[in-house]
Amino acid sequence: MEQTFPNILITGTPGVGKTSLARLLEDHLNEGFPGKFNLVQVSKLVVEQKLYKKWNEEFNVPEFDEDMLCDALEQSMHLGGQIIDFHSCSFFPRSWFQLIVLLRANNTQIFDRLTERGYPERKIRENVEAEIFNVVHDEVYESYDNGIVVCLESNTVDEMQANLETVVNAVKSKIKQSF
Ligand code: DAT
Repeated sequence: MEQTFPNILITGTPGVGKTSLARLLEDHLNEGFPGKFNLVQVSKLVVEQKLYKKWNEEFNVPEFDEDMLCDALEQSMHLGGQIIDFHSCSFFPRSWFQLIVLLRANNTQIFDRLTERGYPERKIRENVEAEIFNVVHDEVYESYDNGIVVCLESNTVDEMQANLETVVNAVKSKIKQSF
């Protein structure tokens, strides 16, 4: 019996809890399906593989290049089981993802989490505003089939645990069996 595993995008404003959920999800899914799921922390990949042409001097971060990033991910996306953790998504091919998890959090949570991360004040304000103005939310719903999007609140540890369960069930429902 052959199994085909879905690719999952976990997205949302920086600080909503993408990486935390993505790590839990990878561990959990690989317990049931050893070696079938692979977490890609895109921000790390951009730095490691130098997937940028410009460097943002103000915030001292790279400005990722969409084409370079898509080229770097392309091959593994065909394998399935990729868990992609990133705050932007409109430039990925629609066909790549079978499930999109959009995380949301309250302004105060995002403010506190990014302050703790040591982000500069302006970057914190930009991200809090982006969450208030639904920037990533609108990008997701404008770019993908709304039927594959799951939107979840991620303010508390209890919510994170509940989200893990919701996403695991959604992933399991999208594993395809063929003989
Ligand atoms: P992101 O990857 O979206 O930038 P993260 O997973 O790194 O976010 O989380 C930022 C911080 O917030 C980190 O210290 C863990 C914490 N956190 C994430 N989700 C949470 C939740 N649902 N409840 C409480 N804390 C959370």
